[in-house]
Amino acid sequence: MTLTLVIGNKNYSSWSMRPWLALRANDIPFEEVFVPLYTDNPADKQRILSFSRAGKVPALVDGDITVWDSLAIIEYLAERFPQAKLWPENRSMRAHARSISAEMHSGFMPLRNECGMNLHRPVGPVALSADAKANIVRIEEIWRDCRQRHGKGGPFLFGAFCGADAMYAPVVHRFRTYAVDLGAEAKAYMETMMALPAFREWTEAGLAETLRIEKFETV
Ligand SMILES: N[C@@H](CCC(=O)N[C@@H](CS)C(=O)NCC(=O)O)C(=O)O
Repeated sequence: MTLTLVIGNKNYSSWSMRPWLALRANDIPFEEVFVPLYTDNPADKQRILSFSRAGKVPALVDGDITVWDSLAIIEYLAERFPQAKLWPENRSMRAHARSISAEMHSGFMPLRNECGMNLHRPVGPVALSADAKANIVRIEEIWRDCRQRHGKGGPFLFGAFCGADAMYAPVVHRFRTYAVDLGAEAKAYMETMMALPAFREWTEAGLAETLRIEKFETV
């Protein structure tokens, strides 16, 4: 039975990007159901609700199992496709990968609010609050720490691509689009992510989308 992933606009939907990347980077076959977000068309909202009563994307349908919420989906995929190694095999690395993924999932609101993901936005900086700047410092610290302690086996946070990279992927877009000034380690990690074929595929598809949602076009 083919998996179905319900997602929003690739241009804007940072939460959709995470499990999509986890699937695609591991060549796990799935069907994509696209529901445009924030169109003010009640039918679109109803469509999302028909998959998940949370009324949000992403949602994953696997036969009679539905999983919603990006991190829960990545956890489910890690269990369902152990060969994909969505979490590192080493227990201590796995604990670290889960911690930084949860930190991303539940935090960094100032950065999210001030630098919304918008792939077609012309690259350029924006004035950031002290809280958003602190978020950037913390993310750089997370990346540096992972790369130094766990990144010996490859160019991703824990060596090979894993769920934590998927969770931080939209930040790579944000840092690029908003021309955030970063150190060499963060820049190198971003290059690695941007060269990942699945990351490029998402980005190209997002850039090709023509639908513009006004509330995301303000910065
Ligand atoms: N915590 C959720 C957040 C999901 C979320 O906020 N999704 C947004 C799009 S990126 C959404 O569906 N918004 C539609 C709406 O609120 O009507 C997750 O990790 O999946």
